[in-house]
Amino acid sequence: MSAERTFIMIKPDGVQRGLVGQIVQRFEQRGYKLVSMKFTQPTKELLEEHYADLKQKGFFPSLIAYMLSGPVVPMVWEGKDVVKQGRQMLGQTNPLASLPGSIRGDFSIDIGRNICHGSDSVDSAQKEIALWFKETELTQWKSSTHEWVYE
Ligand code: IDP
Ligand code: MG
Repeated sequence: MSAERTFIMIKPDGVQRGLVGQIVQRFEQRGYKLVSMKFTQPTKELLEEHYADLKQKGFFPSLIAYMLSGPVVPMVWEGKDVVKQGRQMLGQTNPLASLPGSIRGDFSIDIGRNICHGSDSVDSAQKEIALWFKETELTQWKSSTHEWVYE
């Protein structure tokens, strides 16, 4: 059994376009376990910390403005290889390079409106989960489908 966790966030465009349910459904139907989820309007400070490694990029101010433009849905998902698999389920950063079947490939077109975020490594997942969630917000439960998903 793997307790690997990743941080997935539905961005303001994903919320505005009514895609929350479909994105959550993809992770549920794959067999991953939801550990935590909230609906929140993040502060500029939190978003600048979340994207700190992109501070030098020319698109940083527009990225922060985009992310500040409405509520988001930060989530923690758990399961085997979930960091890498989560990135594959999201697709490429640029939706035009994303295959149909991926979330970005199915639901988006522009890189600056790519509807979702996913951690790029186990290390950044741990940092992002700690940044967005308090320890007490992370549930501990066993899914009744566990034995039907893992051998
Ligand atoms: P990722 O979200 O696939 O991990 P990152 O390189 O970490 O991609 O960039 C974070 C976010 O910044 C992207 O999801 C996208 O919304 C935005 N972004 C990245 N590159 C560009 C760009 O060249 N122009 C506009 N926005 C960009
Ligand atoms: Mg990234």
